[in-house]
Amino acid sequence: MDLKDHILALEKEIRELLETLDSQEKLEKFRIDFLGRKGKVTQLSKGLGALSREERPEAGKAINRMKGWVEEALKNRQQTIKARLQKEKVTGERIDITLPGRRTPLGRHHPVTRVSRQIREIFEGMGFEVAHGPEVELDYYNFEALNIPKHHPARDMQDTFYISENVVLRTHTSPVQVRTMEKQQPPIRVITLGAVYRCDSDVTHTPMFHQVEGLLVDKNVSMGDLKGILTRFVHLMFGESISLRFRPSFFPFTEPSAEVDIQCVICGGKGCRVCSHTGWLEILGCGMVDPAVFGFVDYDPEVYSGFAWGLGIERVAMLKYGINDLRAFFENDLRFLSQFQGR
Ligand code: 2NM
Repeated sequence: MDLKDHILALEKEIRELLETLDSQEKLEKFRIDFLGRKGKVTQLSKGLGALSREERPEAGKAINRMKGWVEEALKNRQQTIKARLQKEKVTGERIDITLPGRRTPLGRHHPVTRVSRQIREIFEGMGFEVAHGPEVELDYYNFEALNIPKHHPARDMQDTFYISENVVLRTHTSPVQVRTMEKQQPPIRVITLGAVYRCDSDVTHTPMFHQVEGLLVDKNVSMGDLKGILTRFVHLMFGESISLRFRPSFFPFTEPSAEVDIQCVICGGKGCRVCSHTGWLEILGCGMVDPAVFGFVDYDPEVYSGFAWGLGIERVAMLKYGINDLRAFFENDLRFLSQFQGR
């Protein structure tokens, strides 16, 4: 077969093959098979040597033309495939704008936060302001100025986290009230909310928990004012129909002192496990500020009187939401926490 026939045969082969090239891989194999160093088209030039001088230029041109169009055809094919892949990619990735959006999961406020805010709003509604103070507190503000003397059991290492001899983690928020009285003159209406620390840990005690305390000092403040404010608070917090009772008690910083029980919110007063079958739940401690405390902040007890009260926020949250395990507040289990919706 002479060179011309060879070229024609090769051209026919290539034209048929071109139609079947439908991927980058096949395209590359084709390029190597025909245009590569040992490719069939490239090899055509080798046959030139066998031709006569006269035939050679004509044949050379024919080979070059062939190279030219094969390269051209390959390029076209490459572009076609590229365009097709591009189109497939675009249609494959098409965005269905009718699909509903993915919702961003909403966070929830911790039950302690919710109850704190609710208590705060109730007292703000009665004219109280929020006061703040340090959690690492001087022994003086945490104990001394609250009329808790040197060898009182509350000061024991077993109850109090000592940082040094004179510095403790506050065991209640009362020191903030003392600091407020030191800075301001009556009339005073403040509440303090925050973390407090006790060296205590079992099923019903955590080393850190939260308290709200309140203080009102003015001329002619009576136990009747205390009862009125706290009754209003309980009714707003647990419902207007809840009854409450004031039971005599003792605190070093108040005289007289009382504890407030509310009708059991679980059984309605009939008696259940939560209220130990008494029908009553202890909810807060309170009393008229002891004149000795006024002495530490230079208030004249002959001119001023006041009342104070304190409660544990986790305890209120447990009663309000029917939570029976204190530890649930501190485990940060989202299955627990996500049940509390709203603010
Ligand atoms: C309580 C119960 C009774 C209280 C007293 C004071 C202060 F600073 F005025 F003396 N702050 N908080 C108090 C009184 C706290 O918690 C159960």
